[in-house]
Amino acid sequence: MTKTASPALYFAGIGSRAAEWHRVFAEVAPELRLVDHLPPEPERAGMRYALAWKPKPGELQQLPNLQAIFGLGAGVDGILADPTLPAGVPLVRMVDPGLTQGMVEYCLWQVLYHHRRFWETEDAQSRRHWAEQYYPAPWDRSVGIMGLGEIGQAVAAHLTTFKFKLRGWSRSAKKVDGVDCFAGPESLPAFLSACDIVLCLLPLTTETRGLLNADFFAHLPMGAAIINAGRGAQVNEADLLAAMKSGRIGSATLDVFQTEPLPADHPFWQQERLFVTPHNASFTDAKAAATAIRQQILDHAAGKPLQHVVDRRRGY
Ligand code: NDP
Ligand code: OXD
Repeated sequence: MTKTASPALYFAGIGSRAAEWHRVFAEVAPELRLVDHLPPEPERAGMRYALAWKPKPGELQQLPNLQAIFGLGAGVDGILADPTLPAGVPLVRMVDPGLTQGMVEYCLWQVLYHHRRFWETEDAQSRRHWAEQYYPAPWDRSVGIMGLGEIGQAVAAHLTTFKFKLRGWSRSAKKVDGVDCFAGPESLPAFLSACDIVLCLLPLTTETRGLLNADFFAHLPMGAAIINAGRGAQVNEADLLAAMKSGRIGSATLDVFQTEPLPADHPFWQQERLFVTPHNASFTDAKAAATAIRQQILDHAAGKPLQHVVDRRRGY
């Protein structure tokens, strides 16, 4: 692909790693023209591809010849939030082995953290107290994974090796080795009824928004743990606080929030046994992702189909 023949790649709201994305694309795709400001109208026609995380609403609509939008995350809710997003343009989400691996690490860390109640050991050390601690064997502990996609299935494969009792919940019926699978909203209460630890790895859609609410918590065993690395808007934050105060939810880790960064006066910061991580359960490996996006652009220009295209009706 030569620079003159190659299309421009338009950067639309690519978030806090903008400088890194710029540098890495310049390195791995030197033939692409990188554009990070909306150009004057006549030049907009040349913008064929866009890279986005949270584009400004209305921004992408102004590019009349856009052929594909590449999302910088596995979740594309920040892009679909734009009601004017050009309807016919394929939206490609991020599937990156490094991103999946980071999620696997995070989920293993947090499942073990809640399984072993490590905060009790940390607290004992802060008091110079030798506190022996007992906990059930993993085969006596049920971990429920919500979302059995790219990330959920990778996490399940690793948790299987720890011999946890695994349950999984997805939209369509699945068979996953070592996982008792449930599908659809009607099976949610049965799925939840035996989950000691729930791991949410769902995309944000109209169906999953606000799903983790008082009714949801009421279906869990008393004292269950919640780990949310999906999206913040899936949790009703007031209901979660109430469920923690009542003991219905015994502990929680949240990586994602309705407002990010989490405001300094948010009650989550103070809530006992609620652990906050700053939406960095994992992140996309910039070099691998830029290389893969460049390849998709080359393939698309050569008439090959795009991979990992979002189904806009489903929202993921
Ligand atoms: P996938 O699209 O591969 O998988 C999504 C899974 O969720 C599928 O199993 C799907 O079911 C299931 N699902 C979707 N809607 C519903 C529903 N209404 N009811 C039940 N199940 C549903 O996505 P990924 O695994 O790649 O990523 C999942 C999410 O993880 C992302 O959308 C993002 O929000 C979050 N994420 C967070 C990160 C972080 O740093 N915190 C990093 C990366 C991702 P089915 O299989 O039937 O389609
Ligand atoms: C996400 C990501 O979707 O970082 O949160 O990929």
